Amino acid sequence: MSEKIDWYDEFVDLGYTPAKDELICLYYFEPAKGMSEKEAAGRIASESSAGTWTTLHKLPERVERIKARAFHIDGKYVKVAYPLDLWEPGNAPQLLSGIAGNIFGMKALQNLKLIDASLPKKYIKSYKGAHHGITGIRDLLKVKIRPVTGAVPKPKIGFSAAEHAKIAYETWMGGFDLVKDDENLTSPSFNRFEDRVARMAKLRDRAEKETGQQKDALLNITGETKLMIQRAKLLHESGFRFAMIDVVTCGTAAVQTLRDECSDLGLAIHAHRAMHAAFDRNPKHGISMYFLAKLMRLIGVDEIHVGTAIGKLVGTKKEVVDIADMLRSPSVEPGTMLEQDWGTIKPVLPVSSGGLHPGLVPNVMQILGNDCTLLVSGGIHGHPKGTRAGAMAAMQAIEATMDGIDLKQYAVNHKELKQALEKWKYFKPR
Ligand code: CAP
Ligand code: MG
Repeated sequence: MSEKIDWYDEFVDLGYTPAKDELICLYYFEPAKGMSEKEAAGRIASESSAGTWTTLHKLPERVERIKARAFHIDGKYVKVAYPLDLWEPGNAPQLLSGIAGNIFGMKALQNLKLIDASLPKKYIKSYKGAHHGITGIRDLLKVKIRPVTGAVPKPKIGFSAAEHAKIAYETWMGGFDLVKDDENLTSPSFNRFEDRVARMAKLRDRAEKETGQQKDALLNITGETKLMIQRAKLLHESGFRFAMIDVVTCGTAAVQTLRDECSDLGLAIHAHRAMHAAFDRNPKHGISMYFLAKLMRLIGVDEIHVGTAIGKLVGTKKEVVDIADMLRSPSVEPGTMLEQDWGTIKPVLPVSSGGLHPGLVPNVMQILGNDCTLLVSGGIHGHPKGTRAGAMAAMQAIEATMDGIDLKQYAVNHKELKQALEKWKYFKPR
């Protein structure tokens, strides 16, 4: 009998029960034309673990022990079990190179999406998770119950450092906790990072003095890793307690480095997810935002954008709630997503942002509850009376929602909210 030319079938065992300490992945998959589900599933398990396209002359014995197994196929979903020995402890890039690497390019698959991964305790203990987490952030800002609030100066780029800091002051004076850089603002010639930090620190101190509240900023340190470390140190020296990182464009390796640097400096990490929609928007292909958020909680960001469900950017209500619940809970029961026991990894804050204004605050709080960071940017700077009034209107909308009072009624005695509702009503931007 002629020798087999491939051994993908050895990576499928539909009767297999994974060991407790195996890492389990859930994929949505569509076999290519002429490819059976089992053939496609074998290719996913093989190419993401220890296999290759053809049988080999020599095979180390341990391959049998460390190979992945596709063990459950249910319609267009397949579960794959990965022995722990495949994974270098604490190496997030290597995990992605395995479970989210070559397999997306296999001709045997028309579509493939990594939906979730159930990370065993032995694996997650090689990560530190967030330094601050939800309680830490609330302590930093002395915001006990309500959502944390923030805004980005808009337009997202174009102000000088001086102009940027002035808008920040107005935002803080309107009652907001945080002023966030936009995702593509780092250090352009007209708004150098160092200049912005110095000016923002001065006006932060003034706003804190005048309001008696804690004020802070999510200044974007995004850049080459050594530069990010320098920028994090400057934030710390300037009295800031947060740093913002565009985690997708910087990559997991950089986020892991900055997690430790920021922790040493006591800085909480705000994770912007710009570029996520390049791979999570298509329901049939790519990597889910749920998994990206899970990985970032594991590495140790303190808060991460999860969407609004009602704002200008994609993301359904179920997706937003599933992600937020996964970020805030000590464990996840098996359901549409896999089970997850977070052990000692701290819960972190979901951030809701994108097309929000005071009229939409009740909707977002109904979806996410109070344990979130609400970023309302265009929705305050576009207020008819300007930024400070816009921030006041958003704070009034939060107060009304927490007191269970209809916005319209609350607006009778709160003119800033009334003016916001006159402009935007309950408009849902696209
Ligand atoms: C929002 C925002 C955020 C998006 C990111 C923007 O501004 O600053 O980057 O919310 O999306 O640039 O669009 P607006 P997500 O509040 O003015 O819309 O939070 O979904 O990652
Ligand atoms: Mg932005």
